[in-house]
Amino acid sequence: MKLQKSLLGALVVAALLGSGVSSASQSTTLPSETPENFQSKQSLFDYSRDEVMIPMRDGVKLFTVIWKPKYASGPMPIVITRTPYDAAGRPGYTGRPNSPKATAAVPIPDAPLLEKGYIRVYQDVRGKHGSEGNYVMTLPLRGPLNAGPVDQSTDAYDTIDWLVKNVPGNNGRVGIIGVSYEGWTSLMALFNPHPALKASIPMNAMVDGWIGDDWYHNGALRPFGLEYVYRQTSVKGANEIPFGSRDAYMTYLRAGSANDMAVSRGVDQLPAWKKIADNPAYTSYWQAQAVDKLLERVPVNVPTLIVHGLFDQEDNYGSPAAFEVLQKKGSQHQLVIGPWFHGQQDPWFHTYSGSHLGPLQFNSDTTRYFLYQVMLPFFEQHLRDKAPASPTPKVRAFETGTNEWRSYSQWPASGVATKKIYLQANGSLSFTASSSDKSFDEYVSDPAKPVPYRVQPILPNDSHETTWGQWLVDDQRPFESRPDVLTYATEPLTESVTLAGGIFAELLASTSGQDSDWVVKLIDAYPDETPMNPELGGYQLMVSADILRGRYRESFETAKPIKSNAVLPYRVRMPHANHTFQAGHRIMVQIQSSWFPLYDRNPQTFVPNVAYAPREAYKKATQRIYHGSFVELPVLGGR
Ligand code: PG9
Repeated sequence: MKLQKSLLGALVVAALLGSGVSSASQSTTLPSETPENFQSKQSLFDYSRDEVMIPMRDGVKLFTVIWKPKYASGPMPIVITRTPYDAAGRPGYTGRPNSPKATAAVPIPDAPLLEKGYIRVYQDVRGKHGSEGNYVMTLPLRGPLNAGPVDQSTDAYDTIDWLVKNVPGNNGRVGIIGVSYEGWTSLMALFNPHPALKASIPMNAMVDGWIGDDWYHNGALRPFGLEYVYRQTSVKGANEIPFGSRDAYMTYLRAGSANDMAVSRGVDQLPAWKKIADNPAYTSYWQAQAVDKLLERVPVNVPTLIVHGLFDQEDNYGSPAAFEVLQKKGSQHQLVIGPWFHGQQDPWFHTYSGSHLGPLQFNSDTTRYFLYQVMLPFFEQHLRDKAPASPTPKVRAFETGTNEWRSYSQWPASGVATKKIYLQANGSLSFTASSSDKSFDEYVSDPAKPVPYRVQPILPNDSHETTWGQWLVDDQRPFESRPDVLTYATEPLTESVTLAGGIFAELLASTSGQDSDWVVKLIDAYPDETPMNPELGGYQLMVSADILRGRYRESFETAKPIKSNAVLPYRVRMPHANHTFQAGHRIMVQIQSSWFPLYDRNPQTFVPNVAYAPREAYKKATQRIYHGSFVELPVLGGR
């Protein structure tokens, strides 16, 4: 077959070049200088790297890469990552695949494991990259949403079974680890686990795609999902969406609805997008695959370390929610919370260090701390019976604002009391309610000019220049001055206030429309001058922020139009915080009705499905926020 191709090629070249015939045919007669099978100098390498196809119970074979150190002195534990992101390409950005040293060849987060003589395994999930089978994005567990014989829990089981039986030199114990989708596969392995699975570290896992992870937050659609779906499901490998601009704000605005944008790039052909767009409410479709709900129903004995990032821009809900369930199931489960963007603690797909995020300096390398003081000891304890140097607290949480690691016996931390902070007249915010005040502030929310979630241009997420991972620490000052953003702030604090847990806002609000989004941002407003870090003078740092699609005010399961101009309560679940507002700082709250294109625009008239809203449905609305609306803060006493 190869020979036929090259002959044909030579004939075509000859026909095209005419007088060039002789030189073209001569060059094909010279022997190739590239050997058929070049043998790299194996003696240089202190590890082996093998590619195998592991059979699953339904006959599908999964592509698996096994990195094995040659220098380990005894039986070796195995740590696996099950990924849709290309197992063969895993040195990632921070490994050096041609290095003969295992610790340098693998990505940075795996170096501690290779240093200690672990076998490191990466596997493509079924249907992706080198693996056989059909790809279903976040394939649900067997049950109402999956009638087939397999799911990611059986694939984890079958893989572990094969590894412990077939990889020479292993010690019969396996750990699983991964970020985001891989965090989700690390959670899936906990359902009917293989007996050799002894530890799991799900990091930034996708847990509930509707409540607060990748696809929706409290019912508001995140259109970037369509870019992800394009990348992941339009081909077996990875495929960048032809975005065609440097400003996602303008591109999405011109497109119309989220589905109009999907249609413009052919994403409407992809079943994974249809599933997201066509399930806008919190129906059984979402509930039956919410991993925290599924974990409630099973015993979870495999020791599990949940990893959460305070500035996780993708899966901010799932980790604390999963831990809330696991901590009731036994003392073997732990939580670590770091000051990280999505996966910052696990630098295989980025080169960012753990000592800073945007302008925030953490005074230490939090990534290194995580890898050597948290991840490695957890695996050493459960995969090798090596007791940690000192007793391990159940929860380790980095406190932003003070830059200190704190230890807690539970999460939210014990000693936390819920305190309400009230929105009041003249933009003030106070822990004391003013019962007589029935006044309000108002703004016009115009879907033709939605509030951008970042300063434009907003680079598309797939762009090589993107700073998407940093956006949650963007300065909020540019938005304060918009007429459609309300801002409330305390006086400079006389004493510090520490939060350690989940946050809710309860707005008393009205809209002249029939549907409305409510965005609440809790902000640490820095003093005008901060000599130790001048860049932060006057900075407005979001500590927690989220959105509620008003049509789900009464029930997440059923959308209902809002009665125009009726004053109604809206309860907004917001991400967890572990933060100290230092004395001299102000606590600030900003309210707005769009956050674009992080969330699709609410047309503000009632349509059956916002993702498909026709252009004529988008209408301006007058929004009123009543004083006395409040945010519930988990305030930690005694410090
Ligand atoms: N947040 C991404 C994701 C997770 C799960 C499903 C789909 C997407 C990720 O970073 O993997």
